[in-house]
Amino acid sequence: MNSTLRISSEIIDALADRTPIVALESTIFSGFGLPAPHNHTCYEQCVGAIRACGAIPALTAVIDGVARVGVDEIELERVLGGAIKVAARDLGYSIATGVGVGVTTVSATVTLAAAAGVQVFATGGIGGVHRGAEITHDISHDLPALARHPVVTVSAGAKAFLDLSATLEHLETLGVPVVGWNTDRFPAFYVRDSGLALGHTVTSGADVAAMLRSQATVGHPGGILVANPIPAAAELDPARIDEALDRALADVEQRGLRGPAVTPVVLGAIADATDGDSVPANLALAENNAVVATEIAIAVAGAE
Ligand code: PSU
Ligand code: MN
Repeated sequence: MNSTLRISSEIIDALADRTPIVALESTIFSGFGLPAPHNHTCYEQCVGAIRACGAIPALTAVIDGVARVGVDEIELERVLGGAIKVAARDLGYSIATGVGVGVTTVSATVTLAAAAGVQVFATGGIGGVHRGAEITHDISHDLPALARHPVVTVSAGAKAFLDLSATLEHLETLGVPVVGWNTDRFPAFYVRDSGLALGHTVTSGADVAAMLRSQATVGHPGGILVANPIPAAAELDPARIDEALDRALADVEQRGLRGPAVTPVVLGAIADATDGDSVPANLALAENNAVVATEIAIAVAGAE
């Protein structure tokens, strides 16, 4: 068995049988993404939805210095308790130094999914261009990773507190197609419509599978970002979110927080400002992305 990258036996079998597979990142199911016990609930709901809709979930992580695609039940508690965030560029270091538990971001997950031959991935919101990036240059490696690996990523847009317009522009520069799932607007995580228009709309898993095949045929590298709005029933009030975000970002600035410390603080402030309503919204959008990713994975597997 490869000691650098281990694919679980369930995923090896699914790949051999062409059973649809949906990759999952582990950062959103750790304390970086959601406070306990909601991170566990989110994981259970996503995995339950993927299995119920007909695919196999493949959680990615680094465990004891081995990159993993598919994590065994017995290791789950360790992964969800992981406190080291691993992006794609951290994979080599965390493997070489034998990191105990590294939770994978979007960039690490598309890298590992592609290495394993998994073509579809469900997450909550991707990283992107931060507000003020013209000064700080804080742009997530998620974006170039989406451009590099032929993986379909389903997300409810990007993290709520980013510069969404700049994020879309950057995706264009990198050549990543962004398609709305039954919408022509880019969603804004807790809110269905950011006000930003998308050039392309898809309405079925087959649409996305055909796009992926076509990209490969014409030699356009990289993946596809499927932008799937939060279900209407779970959507939060945009005005309340904007106000909470502005306050949380001012607090982050004042405390001089940078890097991975920022997201949990901002998400916590949004939860406070919405009397906790942001947590069920986050769970609902993640589960909804898992359902859509499964439909796409079924189409991708069937078309091979
Ligand atoms: N969206 C959220 N919460 C998160 C993330 C995204 O609402 O915690 C995570 C994802 O794992 C994403 C990562 O890949 O943050 C991006 O981090 P950074 O901005 O440090 O690149
Ligand atoms: Mn960053």
